[in-house]
Amino acid sequence: MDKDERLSIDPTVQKIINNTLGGEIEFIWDRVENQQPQCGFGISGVCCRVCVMGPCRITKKASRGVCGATADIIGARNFARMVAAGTAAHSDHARDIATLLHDVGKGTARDFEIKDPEKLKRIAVDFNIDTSDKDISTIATEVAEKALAEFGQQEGELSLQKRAPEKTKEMWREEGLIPRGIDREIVEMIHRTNIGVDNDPVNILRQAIRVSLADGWWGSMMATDFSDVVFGSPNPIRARSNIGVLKEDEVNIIVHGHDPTVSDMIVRAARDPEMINKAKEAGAKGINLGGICCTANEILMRHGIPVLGNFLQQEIAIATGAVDLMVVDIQCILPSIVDIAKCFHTEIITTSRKAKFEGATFVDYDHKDALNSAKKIVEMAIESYKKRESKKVFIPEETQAFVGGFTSENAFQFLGGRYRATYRPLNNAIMEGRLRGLGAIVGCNHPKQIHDYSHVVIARELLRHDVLVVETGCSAIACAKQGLLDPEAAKEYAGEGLLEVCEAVGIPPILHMGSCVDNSRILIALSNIVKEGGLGEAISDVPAAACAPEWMSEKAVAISLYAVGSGIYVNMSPQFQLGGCERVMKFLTEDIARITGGRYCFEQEPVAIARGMIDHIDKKREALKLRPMMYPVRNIAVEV
Ligand code: SF4
Ligand code: MSK
Repeated sequence: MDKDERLSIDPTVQKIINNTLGGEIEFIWDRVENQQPQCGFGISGVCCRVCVMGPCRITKKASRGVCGATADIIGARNFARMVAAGTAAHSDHARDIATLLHDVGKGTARDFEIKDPEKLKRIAVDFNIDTSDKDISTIATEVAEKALAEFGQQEGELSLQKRAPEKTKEMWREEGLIPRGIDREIVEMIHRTNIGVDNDPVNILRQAIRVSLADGWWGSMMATDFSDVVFGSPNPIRARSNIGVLKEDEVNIIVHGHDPTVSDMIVRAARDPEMINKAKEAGAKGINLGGICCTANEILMRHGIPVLGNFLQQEIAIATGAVDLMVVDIQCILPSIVDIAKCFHTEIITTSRKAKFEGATFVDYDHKDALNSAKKIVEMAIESYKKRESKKVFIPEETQAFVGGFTSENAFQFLGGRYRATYRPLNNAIMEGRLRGLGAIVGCNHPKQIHDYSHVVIARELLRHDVLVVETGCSAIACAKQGLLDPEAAKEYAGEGLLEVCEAVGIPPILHMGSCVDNSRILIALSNIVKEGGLGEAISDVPAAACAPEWMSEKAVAISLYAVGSGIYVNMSPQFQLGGCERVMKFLTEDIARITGGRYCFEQEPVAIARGMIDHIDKKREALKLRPMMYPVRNIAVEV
């Protein structure tokens, strides 16, 4: 590929591509090119492989598939199956953490403990579990058992949905959108999208909303909550980001994936004096740990472990030649890392029976024997370090300091001062026009877009308009690398009102709220804003908007739909692959607003995406009859 093309705004990407083995390595961008032209039928959503009378494609000549399915039936089914898959990913992640919580309660996961008993007790209340006179282990077991039972619940409502504002819940009930059980909704979605079952595109999409709500208000929320209980609730913490955190003279271990059960224990093993001594005996100065993607966010938030990079940097990290071992768990892990690792000494370790990679070494990680498994992996890294070839090592120097670790419990309380547990100051700041509202930027990287560019430009445009930004996932990592998550960034990029707030409280203008499952923290924050009063009665009333620029995963589709289903305006770029499905697109961009109060937008240019979000926030301000903004919009450039 043409190495002069601008692939990324992050200089580490281009530097490493240019420096790696004379361009012999095939990176994700090469494979994008090899895939061109990509199928137009797939891109417009009118290709169906649901049965073997197909595959069918809708064309001018053939307006229906062999069975008679229209473009909209096909598009709705394709979309709904993505939502089901994304929800399955998050909820299965949650199931694993719930099982861990159960075993911690029972005392069979002996290397873990309940790190946040107060949060566990609060969750128990949501599950209607009486905690009086019960020890914390019993509460943990009872909460986990109740949670695990709700996966297979057939009727009724799920426990955590009660956290939503009353008016939002009323809307769900009236519209028949309340999920009955996670597994039930996912299975029903897959059933309904079989050949010849649900042939009404809107009916399919309504069930997709119900599935997604089971993700946001249950699967993801449970993964977040139970992780806080077992691994500790995060608190604001300083850390460093980008590839430059790799160390030439230490054993470099990278964790990648999403499930903190593995990565959290690797942190402990890597800090074990016995392991550090072994590393020194091997000639290293110590053990250096870094993360990629959301498991990085998990251990950053709780331990301040450096974040090496986001989704598009997983291959790049290995190509530094300095990664001795990459340990992966689940989700967003490219199969290609095994091939790239073969060009170096890097060991790739898989740890989940659900996620094996041909050519990688599998360590059967069992949370009942977690520390031993983690130590074994660290020892493998030390062995691998001995084989590192210094002539192949190239570590770009870029690193950037930032602050992460905000949650719905701690983030906005900071706005009220350290000791006032209330959202009042945040609501007041919005009502007075000091802050315009909230903007959420979430999601992945996409190799067909300039890496990190949209995340950063959108963030800067929102900040100068006094929008307080919250971020998760790879988006938070993108902006961390560009310095936007440093408290100092407020001076450079924030509007005057937002700057006042940031300086008064000592927060960055962008709050890093964790991993992809932690988007559930944003739902809770919005619910708390509503409950605090003065900014409407439903989530859809709040001056807030969201976007997922550079998204690529089915999980992002599920996340976006539960946000829209909860009443939020969401811009997706790239657009859903539904361009040939007129009725489906109309439902997602217009009709859905009459049902949930939220809707999709598919603006693609970053400044226009931010302006769309700002327009939406302004309309909500107007509907609430809030005061005009206190300060004029700050006139600064946002381009990178
Ligand atoms: Fe074709 Fe219908 Fe089968 Fe899809 S379900 S492949 S449109 S016949
Ligand atoms: S890791 S889902 S690329 S945000 Fe959560 Fe990043 Fe998207 Fe994976």
